[in-house]
Amino acid sequence: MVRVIGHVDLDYFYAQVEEVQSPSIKGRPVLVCVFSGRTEDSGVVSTANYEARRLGIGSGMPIALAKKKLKGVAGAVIPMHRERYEAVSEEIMRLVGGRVDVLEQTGIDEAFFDITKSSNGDYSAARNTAAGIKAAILKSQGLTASIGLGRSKIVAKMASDFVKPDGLTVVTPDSTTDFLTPLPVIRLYGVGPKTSQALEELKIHTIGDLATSDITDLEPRFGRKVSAYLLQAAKGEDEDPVTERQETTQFSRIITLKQNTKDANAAFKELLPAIEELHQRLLSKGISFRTLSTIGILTDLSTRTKTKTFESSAESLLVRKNEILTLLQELTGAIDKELRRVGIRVSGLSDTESQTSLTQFY
Ligand code: DGT
Ligand code: CA
Ligand code: CA
Repeated sequence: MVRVIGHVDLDYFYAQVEEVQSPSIKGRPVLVCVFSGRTEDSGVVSTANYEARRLGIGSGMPIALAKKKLKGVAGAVIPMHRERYEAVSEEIMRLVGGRVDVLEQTGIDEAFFDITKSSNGDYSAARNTAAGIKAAILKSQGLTASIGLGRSKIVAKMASDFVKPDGLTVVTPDSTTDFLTPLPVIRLYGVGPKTSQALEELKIHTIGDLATSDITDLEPRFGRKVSAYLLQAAKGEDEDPVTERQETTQFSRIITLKQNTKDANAAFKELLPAIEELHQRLLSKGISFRTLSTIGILTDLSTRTKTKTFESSAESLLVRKNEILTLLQELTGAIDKELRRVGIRVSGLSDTESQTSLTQFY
C-alpha cells in the first residue's frame, strides 16, 4: 500500500504561545528573545511572529538590531519561557499521537506521523484526519499549525513548509512530481545554502532539474552517497519509516481542572489518575527519576512550578505521593490567582534495568 505520511509544524511557535498567553499583543510584532544578560539588549531573537517577520526580523537576529527594525512600531519584546512552551508542546504531541498510527517527534514544535493504516491509503480520508488534528490543536491550545501530507517524509516535510501559517497541503502520490518540479533546490529537505550554491553552479536550479540530472554529473562534486540521496530526494522517494521516538529527558502529564481552584487537596485529587498513569508508564519502561515537579497553569495562563530533587532515585511515583501533595501546597500557597490546569513532571531520569544511556534505551 502506498504510504500516507504527515508532518506537523506549529506556526511561529514560541511567539504564538505568548500571543495566546497575552491576547493584547496579537496583531503587533512579537519577538521572543533569549537575553544573555550582559547588557540590557544583548542576546538574540529566538522567534518572531509574522508581523515582525514582515519587518525583516527573524530567528537568531541580535535583539538590538531587531529593536532597530521595529522603528516606531509598538512591538512586544518578550523573554523566552521555555517551560511554558515545553508544557504546551507535550500536550499537543499527546493529542496528535492519539489521532495517528505512529508519531515521531523531531523537535519541540514538529513531528512526523504515519496514517497509512487508519486512512487505508486514501488521501482524502487522510486530509480529514489532518484537518481534525489542526482543529484539535486549535481547540485545546489556541494554536495554529501547518500540516503536510505525502508519500514520504521528505514530501510531507516540504508540504508542511509550503503553506504557512495555518496551512494544510496534501501532495498525493500522483501529484508528487508536479509539486516538487518547480521548487528551487534550496527548498529540498537536507539541502542547505552550500549544497544549493554548488547545484546552481552545475546549472541545477529547480528540484525538477535535479531529479532529471545525471548521477555522473553530481558525483565528482558531492560523492556517491550524497549524490544518490539528492537524486532520490528530488523524486520524493525516501523509504525512511516513521518510528515512535521521544528523546525523553522528562515525563509529564497535565490536566485541566473541572473547576478553577486554589485548593491543593482538590487539585491533587483530580490529578491522581494522571499520576497513576504516569506511574505505570515509568514502571513499564523501567525508568526511575530523581526530580519531581508540580506544574500549575493559572487562570491568567501563567505557569508556576515547584520542584524537588531527591538524594536517590525512585522508581515509583506513588511512593512520592505525599511529596507531590506538599509541592502542590507550596505552589498554591504562592499564587494569587486560581489554578486552571495542574500537572506533574519527573526528570533526572535513569534506566533502572541496565544503567545504559537513555537514548540507547529508546
Ligand atoms: P514557523 O516558520 O512558523 O514554523 O516558525 P517557528 O518559530 O515555529 O520556527 P521553527 O519551527 O523553525 O522553530 C521552532 C521554535 O524553535 C521557534 O519558535 C523558536 C525556536 N528557534 C528556532 N530558531 C531559533 C534560533 O535561531 N535561535 C533560538 N534561540 N531559537 C530558535
Ligand atoms: Ca514551527
Ligand atoms: Ca519546527
